[in-house]
Amino acid sequence: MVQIIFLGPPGAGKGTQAIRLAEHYQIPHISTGDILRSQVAQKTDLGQQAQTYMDKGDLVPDQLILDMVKERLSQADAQTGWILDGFPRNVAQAAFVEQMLIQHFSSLAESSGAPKEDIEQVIVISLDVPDETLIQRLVERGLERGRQDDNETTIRHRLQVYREQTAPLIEFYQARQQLNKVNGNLSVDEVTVELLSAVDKARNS
Ligand code: B4P
Repeated sequence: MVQIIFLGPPGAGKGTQAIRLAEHYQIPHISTGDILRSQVAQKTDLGQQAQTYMDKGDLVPDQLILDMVKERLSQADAQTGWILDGFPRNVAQAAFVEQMLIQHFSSLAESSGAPKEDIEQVIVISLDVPDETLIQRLVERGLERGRQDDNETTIRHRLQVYREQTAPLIEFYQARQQLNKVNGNLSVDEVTVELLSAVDKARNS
């Protein structure tokens, strides 16, 4: 069972790399950003509420995100592993997912008889990339794909939101000895090689 949480600033390459890791380990790629964008495109209630926050580069309120993630993780394909991309994004979301997984692992261990430590392992990866590279990547994506939140003013705001709300998770997971830092400032293929090596090392430790 491979369970990965992907942290990193906007544009670090979480989405790009998560697709590759999901393929390699045959686990679902769960991106809260992708789920939200699909809700926006379908004009659901959730999408309409989320859109204003996303366009401004703010985090969507936890009450809209938490049920969405819980529901996704309860689906059949997520019972044998997953890669969470873009979630958790603040300490409240991290505490929520930690509690949810503790309950989930206990019932899984009881029903399967598998040793708890085998299913409990969650590997947290943080992708590091300097700000100027992040801004350049996202501005380019904005020009290519027309994403509303990929303009320089919003990108700078997203970076500030990341520093204030998401970066504290580095310490949260460091304290739990779950954190693995990977250099994301390399070519896409080189980052994949570094990531696979970090995940395999964490799995065998
Ligand atoms: P996300 O969809 O999570 O998007 P992101 O942080 O912008 O991008 P990511 O790091 O995945 O970058 P990517 O691989 O695409 O969030 C969008 C919004 O949704 C948030 O602002 C927020 O409003 C909301 N949201 C999502 N989750 C939430 C949550 N849990 N709670 C509250 N709100 C939430 O890479 C970016 C670009 O760089 C691409 O064009 C790619 O081709 C390029 N690139 C990638 N790796 C590269 C490399 N090594 N070299 C060169 N270019 C590279």
